[in-house]
Amino acid sequence: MTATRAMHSSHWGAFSALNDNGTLHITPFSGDPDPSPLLQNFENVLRHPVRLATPMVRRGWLEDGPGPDDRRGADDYIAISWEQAYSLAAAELKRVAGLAGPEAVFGGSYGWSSAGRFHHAQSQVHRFLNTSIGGYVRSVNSYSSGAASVILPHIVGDMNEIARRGVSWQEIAEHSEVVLSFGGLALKNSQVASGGLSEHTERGFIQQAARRGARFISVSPLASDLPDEAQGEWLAIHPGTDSALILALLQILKQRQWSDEAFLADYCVGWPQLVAYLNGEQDGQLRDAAWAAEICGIPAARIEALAEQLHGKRVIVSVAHALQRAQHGEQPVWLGLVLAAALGQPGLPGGGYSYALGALGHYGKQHNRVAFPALPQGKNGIDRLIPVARISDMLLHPGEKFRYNGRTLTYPTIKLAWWAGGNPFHHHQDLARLRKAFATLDTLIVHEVAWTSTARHADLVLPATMTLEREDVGGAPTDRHLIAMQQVAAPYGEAKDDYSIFSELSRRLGSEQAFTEGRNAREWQAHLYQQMQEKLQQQGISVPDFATFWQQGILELPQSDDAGRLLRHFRRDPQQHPLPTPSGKIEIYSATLASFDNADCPGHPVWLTPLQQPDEQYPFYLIANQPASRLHSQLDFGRFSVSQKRGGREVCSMHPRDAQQQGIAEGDVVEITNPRGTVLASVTLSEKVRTGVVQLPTGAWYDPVDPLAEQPTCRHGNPNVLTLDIGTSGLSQGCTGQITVVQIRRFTGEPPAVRAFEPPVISRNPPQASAAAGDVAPGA
Ligand SMILES: Nc1nc2c(c(=O)[nH]1)N[C@H]1C(S)=C(S)[C@@H](COP(=O)(O)OP(=O)(O)OC[C@H]3O[C@@H](n4cnc5c(=O)[nH]c(N)nc54)[C@H](O)[C@@H]3O)O[C@H]1N2
Ligand SMILES: Nc1nc2c(c(=O)[nH]1)N[C@H]1C(S)=C(S)[C@@H](COP(=O)(O)OP(=O)(O)OC[C@H]3O[C@@H](n4cnc5c(=O)[nH]c(N)nc54)[C@H](O)[C@@H]3O)O[C@H]1N2
Ligand SMILES: [Mo]
Repeated sequence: MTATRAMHSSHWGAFSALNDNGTLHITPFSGDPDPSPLLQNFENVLRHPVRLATPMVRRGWLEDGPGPDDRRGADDYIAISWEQAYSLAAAELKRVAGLAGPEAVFGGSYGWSSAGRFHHAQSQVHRFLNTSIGGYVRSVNSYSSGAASVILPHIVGDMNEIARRGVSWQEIAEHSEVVLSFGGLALKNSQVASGGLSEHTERGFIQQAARRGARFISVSPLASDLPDEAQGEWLAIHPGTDSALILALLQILKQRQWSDEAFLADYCVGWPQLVAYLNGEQDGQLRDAAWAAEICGIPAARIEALAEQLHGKRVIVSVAHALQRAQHGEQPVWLGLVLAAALGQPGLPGGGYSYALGALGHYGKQHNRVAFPALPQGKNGIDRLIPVARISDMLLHPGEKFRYNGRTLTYPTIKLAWWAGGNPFHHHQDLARLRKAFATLDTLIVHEVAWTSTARHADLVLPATMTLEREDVGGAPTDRHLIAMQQVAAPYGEAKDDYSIFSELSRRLGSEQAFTEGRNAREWQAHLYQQMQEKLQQQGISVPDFATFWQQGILELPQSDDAGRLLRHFRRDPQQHPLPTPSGKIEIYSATLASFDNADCPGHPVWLTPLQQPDEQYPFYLIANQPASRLHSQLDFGRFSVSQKRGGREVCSMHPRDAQQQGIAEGDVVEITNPRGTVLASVTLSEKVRTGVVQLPTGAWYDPVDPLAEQPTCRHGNPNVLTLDIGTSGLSQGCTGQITVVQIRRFTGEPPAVRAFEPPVISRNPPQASAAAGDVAPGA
């Protein structure tokens, strides 16, 4: 490719790129006030040796045929041609669908993929399975907000209204007096948004609010969750205990007659039931500051003082996603809302509840008048689902029953899983258990850009292009810029985009027309653009045609000022604008949730002691939060991500006092252990971490010393070796990966070298290589 500058976009920002023989020179979009350093991750990855250059088949699967296989994750691979890969994949899908129909195929394919809206890999998988075999077993909800997205509709309304369209940053900058954030407002998190984020504005808004005199209070185990610009206060809490703290705040507000009883009576149901619980009318336990202090580690006097800081002020309460990624994660989500209601704030400018503010660049933003359409996924002919984080349970317990949102469902029997655009060996909990779950499959097919751990467990690995190697349109409903993602580099090796792969497979399965509708990728992008253009036209807004947009590289879209609309309208007139809850009001007591009869999520919010608590053997909480140096596991081999590691290992942080007691010094290699396995990491000491807490971000590629070990050791620093694989509750069955308990010690001896970015053993001479293209058959 000639060295020309191309416009492009990613989940972490828009940019232009100059390809200098495989090395990229990136210039952030000139309209971005605070570009993300994550852009640097693109610079060195195009021709990295860990990229996938050709299709691969796992030796055990090729030699023995499809079927459960404990060697997944430890086997070697054979490079094959596309012709061979296509015939193997098509034949296997036909076989499985022929035996048991779409019920035997898991097509959830959870994952973030890349920013382009057409090549969105998960949508491509869904469309392919719908059009070729009539459907697939799907997954619902997300790892992000598994608990919140299920409980919020019962108690206040759709999550998007409370998060994405919640109180805007603009309002907060102008009106809020107190910004109380459980889990903080880390700028590392709001630098990303799915589909793209051309303007990073959070730092500016926080600065503006602080200069005006807004007081930021961050309740978190880590001081770093609140940006310096906020000049705020840090309340260092024990992980997983925010519910107890909020219950005590409510008890204090009630007892001091600071609760807004008029608001609670007119706009809410169930306050009296909660007050009875606060007062311990049933069980004799008063939920006051002294009670909460014992649980959450914040002194009772400080809790009392916090209630005083909130009283009589315009307060915005935010609860980070992180809090609900834990057992009983529904409770802090619910209690944050109740706290805002008890303060009488919902619906006031800059006041109320903004779920997950700052967790992503989408939240607190204006919305485009018309969103760029998604690729239509076709119709799924079956209705079989799992909550997304129950993947191992599903594979290990086919036919068993489970609870979800008031229903009792049954796990299907899955033979084939198809994954593109996600990395379960990054995102799921208890990786040894996940490996065993994947060992039950007949076949796992994975499309990847590189040898991730998930690719290393696959039977067929199909090399996908990176976003930089193809054309697409980048856009998010909260980003006023639509970006023409122009091609920056030629595809690596024989990599193909997911759409081309599925088009060819569809041709072989006789469903090509249904899948492609006769369009190539460029024609699809123009088609989707035209749909947006027509919708804008209906509102009297004209935008240039696709060809002009493509040439310009960027298009500014009109937005609407509707942030906070749900609660603002509700406050103005609750009869005219009731909430979409059974009562039409905020539900502090929910008869619906009570009727579901889940002991772990009853009819009003409660404090429930979690299963995992530090003890003598495992005295530390582990926080496994989002990484500052990348998006999840994406481009972990990228320049910025690697620059933040030490000796190639991920860096964990802990308090110097804890370190001293454990005989650990700055820069040591440590082993972090619990009954599920061991993780090696480099350690840094910081007083910004609460004592009793170790923090290790997610996303370092899983690199087990012995992949088949019952309790594996990861040399690189993937915390999901350690996390526990249970649901948040019988209500939502969300992911609980954020916290677990561990022991931490200095690693003695020579630590093993990290090998995460070295490809597995690859043979270029398949046993039947002499056969004509397409003749390679599993078990042949
Ligand atoms: N312990 C713990 N675990 C967690 C979390 C936590 O807080 N703690 N957070 C959870 C959360 S919120 C989330 S959202 C998940 C994220 O989990 P994932 O979304 O699975 O993580 P990503 O690393 O973004 O995975 C995307 C994969 O798609 C690949 N890819 C990119 N572009 C393309 C493409 O065009 N085609 C194909 N075929 N592949 C492509 C990338 O190489 C990458 O491997 O992790 C969850 N896991
Ligand atoms: N740079 C970067 N940004 C990202 C992502 C990424 O991978 N990289 N992922 C994006 C995605 S998909 C999502 S869903 C969001 C997730 O957004 P979050 O889930 O909110 O993000 P985390 O960083 O996991 O957690 C935020 C902070 O919550 C604190 N915390 C953890 N447990 C507790 C607790 O029990 N109580 C309190 N009070 N605080 C606690 C931790 O100190 C942590 O730093 O982030 C998005 N932003
Ligand atoms: Mo997420």
